[in-house]
Amino acid sequence: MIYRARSGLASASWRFFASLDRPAQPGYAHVDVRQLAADVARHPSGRDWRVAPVRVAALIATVALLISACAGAPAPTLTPPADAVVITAEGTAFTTQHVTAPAMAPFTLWFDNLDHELHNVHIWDANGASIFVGETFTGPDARTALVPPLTPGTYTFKCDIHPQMTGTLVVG
Ligand SMILES: [Cu+2]
Repeated sequence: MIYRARSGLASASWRFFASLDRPAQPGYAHVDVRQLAADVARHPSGRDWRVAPVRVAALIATVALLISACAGAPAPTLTPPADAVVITAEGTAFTTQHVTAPAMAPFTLWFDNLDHELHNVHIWDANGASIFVGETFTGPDARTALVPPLTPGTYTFKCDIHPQMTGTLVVG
């Protein structure tokens, strides 16, 4: 069997797998790696000498298809709203340790967790009263939340998972 890449990779891959009588859909393909290894191992004996090269070519075509599919997908973009108060966590620390917010008006809090671990933003007032508890989630990811109106003053925000993660919120 001679394989020629003439049209798109997906349709070429389809024809390839269809000709091998294997399940195949554009973007989804199955290669039996153990069968492939068995074919390669049998190759020196001279039996089925065409099969291993065909399966190797099929494997290469599949990998190329998956790579092209990944390359075509746009990377997720996380952009805070223009008027949001942005708090960022990275390296098990708040990298934005001093943030400000307007007084007596609800505001959008954008929490950007760049770590592959759980963090949240928990806001406390100067008397140690809990004011706002943000969602705890694993990064890299971000969440928005609406914080209720706060009176002017200095607040502290912490991560409930990591007490050493602290920052200051000045409202005024
Ligand atoms: Cu944390």
